[in-house]
Amino acid sequence: MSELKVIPLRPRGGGTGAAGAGLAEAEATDEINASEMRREHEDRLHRQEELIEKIEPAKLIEMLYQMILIRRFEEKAAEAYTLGKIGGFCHLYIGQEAVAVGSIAALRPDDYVMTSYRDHGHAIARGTSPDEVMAELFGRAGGCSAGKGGSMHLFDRDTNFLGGHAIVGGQIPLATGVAFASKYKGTGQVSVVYFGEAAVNQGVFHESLNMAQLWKLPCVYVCENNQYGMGTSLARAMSQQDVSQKACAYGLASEFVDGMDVLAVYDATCRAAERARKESLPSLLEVRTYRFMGHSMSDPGNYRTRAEIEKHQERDPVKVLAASLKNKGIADDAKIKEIEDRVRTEVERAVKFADESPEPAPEELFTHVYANPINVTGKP
Ligand SMILES: Cc1ncc(C[n+]2csc(CCOP(=O)(O)OP(=O)(O)O)c2C)c(N)n1
Ligand SMILES: [Mg+2]
Repeated sequence: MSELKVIPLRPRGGGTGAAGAGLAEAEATDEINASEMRREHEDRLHRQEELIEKIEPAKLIEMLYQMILIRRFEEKAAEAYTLGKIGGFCHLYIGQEAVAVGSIAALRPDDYVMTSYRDHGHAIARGTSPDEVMAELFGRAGGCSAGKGGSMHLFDRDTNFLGGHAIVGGQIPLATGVAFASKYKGTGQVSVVYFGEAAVNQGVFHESLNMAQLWKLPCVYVCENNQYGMGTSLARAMSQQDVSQKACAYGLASEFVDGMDVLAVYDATCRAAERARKESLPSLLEVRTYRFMGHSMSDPGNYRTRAEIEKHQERDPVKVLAASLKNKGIADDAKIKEIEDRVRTEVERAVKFADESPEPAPEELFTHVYANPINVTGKP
C-alpha cells in the first residue's frame, strides 16, 4: 500500500501578520521581534494606502467612524455588564471591527446578513441604532428584539439583519437557505454569513458549502478566524488549519484576507458579492483576525499570554486605518477627534435610552414564539 502523502499548502506569511496562535506557540514566541513587527506594520499601511486611492473619501471616513463607534460601544457594554445591567452571556467584538465594517460596506442595503452570538458589531455596521442594540443588551422593550433576545440574539428586519445565533454554526445553513430563496425569487440579493473558525468543524459548514456550490447560490461565507474557540486554540482543534483551502473540497472560490485591514476586507467582499450577484456563485472568505478581549465577559483568559494579546494589539485595525487616512491627508487629528466626540455622545445616548426603556410586558412572553395559529372555528 502506498503511503498517504500530505501536500503542504501555501505558507501563511506574506505580511498577513496573524499566523499561529495557541499557548504553546505563544510561549515560544513571547519574545517580541520588534523589527519584524515594524516591517509588518509598514507593509499593512502600504497596502492600505494603495487601496485608499480606489475608495471615495466619504466612504473611508464612514468606515473609520463605524469602527470607532463599535469599539466605544463595546467598551461601554463591558462597563454596563460589570455594573449588572446586562444579564446572561455577552461576547465583545473588540479587535474584530474591521471584519464587519469592511464587509458590510461592500453590500447593498437589501442584502441579508447573519452572524453568531458575537453580533453587536455586525448589527451596528448594518445600521441598527446603538440605542436599540444597547437596549437589547439590557433586556428592555426598546431593544431591536424587543428585549427578548439579549446580546446573542439581536435581530432587525428593517436592515435585513437576520440574527444573532447562539448555536455554533447554526446560522450557516440558514444563510444558505436564504440565498436559495433570493435565487428562487430572482431578487439579486446576496446572503452574507459570519462564523468563527470553530464552526468550520461542524458538519453544517461542509453540507452548506457543498449545496451552495452545487445549486449555485448567492452566498458569501465569512469565517472570522480569531484563532480561538473559547479557550481552545485553532492548532489544538483543527487538523487542517488553512480554512480558506476547505473550499477546494466543494469547488468554491475562496480567499484568505487580512482581517486587521478594513480595506482588504472591503475589497475581498466586493469581489465575492459581485460573484454572487452576477454569476450566482458562492465564495468562502477566511478573514484572519484576533479578539482583544476574552471569549465572553466571564473568561478568565488563562489559555493565552498577555504578550500574545499585546502583539496583536500592535495591529489594531482602528489605529491602522486612522494612520493610513492621516498619511494620505484624508483625515487629520481634528477630524479624528470630531469622530471620537460624536461617538462618545452617541454611546452615552444609547446607555440613557437603554436605562430609560421599560422592561418587556409580561404578556410578551407569549408573542414571537409560534406563528399566530389559523382560526378554523369561524368565530372571531
Ligand atoms: C453547537 C454548539 N456547541 C458548543 C457551543 C458552546 N460554544 C459557544 S461559543 C464556542 C466557541 C466558538 O468559537 P468560534 O466559532 O471560533 O467563534 P468565536 O467565539 O471565536 O467568535 C462554543 C464551543 C455552542 N454554543 N454550540
Ligand atoms: Mg474563534
